[in-house]
Amino acid sequence: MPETTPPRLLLTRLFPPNVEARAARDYSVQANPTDKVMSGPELAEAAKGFDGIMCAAGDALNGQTIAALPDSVKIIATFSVGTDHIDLAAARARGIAVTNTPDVLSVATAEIAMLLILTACRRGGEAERLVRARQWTGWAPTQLMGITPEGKKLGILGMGRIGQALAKMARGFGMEIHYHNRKQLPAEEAAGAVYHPDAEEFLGSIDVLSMHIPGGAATRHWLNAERIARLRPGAIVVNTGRGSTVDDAALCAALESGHLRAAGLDVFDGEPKIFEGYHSAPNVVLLPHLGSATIETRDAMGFRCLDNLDAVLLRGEAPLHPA
Ligand code: 8YV
Repeated sequence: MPETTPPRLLLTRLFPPNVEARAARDYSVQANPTDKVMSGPELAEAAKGFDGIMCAAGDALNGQTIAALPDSVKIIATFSVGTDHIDLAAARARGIAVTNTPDVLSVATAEIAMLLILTACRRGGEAERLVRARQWTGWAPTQLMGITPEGKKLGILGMGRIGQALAKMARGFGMEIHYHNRKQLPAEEAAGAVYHPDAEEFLGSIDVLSMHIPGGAATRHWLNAERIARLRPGAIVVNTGRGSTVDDAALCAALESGHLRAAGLDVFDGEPKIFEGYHSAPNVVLLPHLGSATIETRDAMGFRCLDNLDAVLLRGEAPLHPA
């Protein structure tokens, strides 16, 4: 019997070793060992002769890149739940399947949101910077006093899988859960969380805002100066969704004026570039997009990509997680 050649798969980034190994086992792979991020035109050029692309957030799979992809490409599997880096309509128009990685990163991302809530409440960023700079001169009764999350109202914007995982964790810290969503959740999913159909009323009812909405044009600068003004004085803002949903200048101004007590950010508009004002704001804690960065989760995300690629390219079936 003639040997069948495996489908050709382009890996746009350097993925975790277990993921790369499985990809190389089942596909004829072009890897990216130096993990250099490709521009849109470079990506379209690199995709020549490939059947599938495994990509990640930050890859410029915009309308232009998708239009320039060769006809051989049948599927783009993104190593992310977010798809704002991909022009889904353009892919659909070309008959290219797009898949993402829901569920497997919900707990990891919620952990980072909880970490930011705790760090912002307890001033962990300032404290670490103080000690590391060799400026700590000793314990003092009023030094770096924060606030406790216990008894505070946590407002979850976007009560999907990540929001619900965060709600579960935050209940363990004694927080009261409120949420704003397009739709009210069924009672068993809400688990006692208070639904606010009106965004402005929601913002005025909470002590800590945790943002979990997707990026893209529809949500750009969702948290603007007017909405920040609706938050209670001394409120805290945390974002682990997409940086584009926050107006950075407005957030910085509110941190500086003291209207907001603190903020915790894991995602940034135009990342890895960071709004200049954050560098000097003491009351903001900044993480480099760590949401899904656990060994377990990154393996699970890669395997989910490969499950989708297998369905389409090895078995000729529909993708399991169409975006
Ligand atoms: C990804 C994320 O790991 O899944 C997402 O949407 O934001 C991250 O956790 C990252 O974007 C790499 O694709």
